[in-house]
Amino acid sequence: LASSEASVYSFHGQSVREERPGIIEGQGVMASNGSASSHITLNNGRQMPVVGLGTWQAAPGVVGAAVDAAVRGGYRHIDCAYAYFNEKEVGDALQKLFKEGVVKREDLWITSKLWNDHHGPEEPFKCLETTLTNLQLEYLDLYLIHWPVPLNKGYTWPLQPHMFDTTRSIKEDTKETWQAMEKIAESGKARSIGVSNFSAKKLEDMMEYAKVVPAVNQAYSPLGTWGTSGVKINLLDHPLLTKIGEKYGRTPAQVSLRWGVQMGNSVLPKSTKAERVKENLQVSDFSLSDEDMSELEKLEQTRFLQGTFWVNDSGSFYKKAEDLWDGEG
Ligand code: NDP
Ligand code: 1BO
Repeated sequence: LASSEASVYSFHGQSVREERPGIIEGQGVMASNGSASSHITLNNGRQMPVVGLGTWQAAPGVVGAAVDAAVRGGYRHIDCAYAYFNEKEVGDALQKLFKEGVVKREDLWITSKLWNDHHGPEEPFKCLETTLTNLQLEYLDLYLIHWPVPLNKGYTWPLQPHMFDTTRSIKEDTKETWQAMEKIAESGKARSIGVSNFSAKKLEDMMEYAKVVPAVNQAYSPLGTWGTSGVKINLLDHPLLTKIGEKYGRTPAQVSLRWGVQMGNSVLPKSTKAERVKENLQVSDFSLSDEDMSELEKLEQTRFLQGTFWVNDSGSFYKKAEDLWDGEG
């Protein structure tokens, strides 16, 4: 299926961009020569910009300014989701940028994600329509199934047992949902489709029926998602990132992002601070040496966001975190 080092899975002769489990996660891809380019070519030939602005936990009232600063500063990729509940403000910021002629729609890559309470054969279209209305766009560049976790209508979190939709198995739910995603792709309202938080096992299961091979399996939190509830390690305080950063005159965040990019991944740093937004894009004008890449490789590999909020003894299909990831770590 895949070598442990590679970030691309091959299914039916097509590649699925896959996360490389690690301390630093991105929207995984493999570069042919280990060097970073400004775009990544997906399995349908579309070109996705390598650095994208993350918008999870970018609060209403500040997310619009972050998008504005990002696009004016050169970002061409914004990562959104229905469940971030800030897409309207992102859309307002984009409209302003279009009207002022700062950027054209076709020069941007906009990703969004189908929320868990809209799985099934019909609901994905409704979720997409809400997202497009809020973002004030005609189409998305990439639409992802956010999590392999079906919820009953109207629920996000904090989760309680009655919120999980257990009327069908995860396999059946994913099949129905993916087939709807394929119709969305056919309609042109999402130019690429993919998944997020899927194990290789779940991807394999999809290959029994998928007509469109997912273009992306999104991984994320390239700065360690510091500040997120339950995350106890501040990656950016790691002495190795500081030491390597000093050598290149770069911040720990830039070292972390550069590592991700140099590994062949796309990275989605989130910040609502204009200076950091700018700093996080400046990762294409330096390279980490092979030696420094090897040092970073030796750090403990861990998943910062383990999805433990989907683990529930009585309601969920997932009784422990390993079940969600099919034991893949
Ligand atoms: P990140 O790893 O991007 O870390 C964000 C944190 O780092 C925030 O606290 C931010 O604070 C801080 N930060 C940003 N830049 C710097 C900097 N240069 N120096 C120091 N601190 C900095 O976390 P996320 O978990 O948000 O991941 C990024 C994106 O990935 C998300 O926003 C989302 O778009 C996507 N994602 C997708 C998921 C999925 O299930 N598919 C799950 C999780 C994330 P501040 O804003 O104050 O600068
Ligand atoms: C539970 C949502 C995580 C951010 O995408």
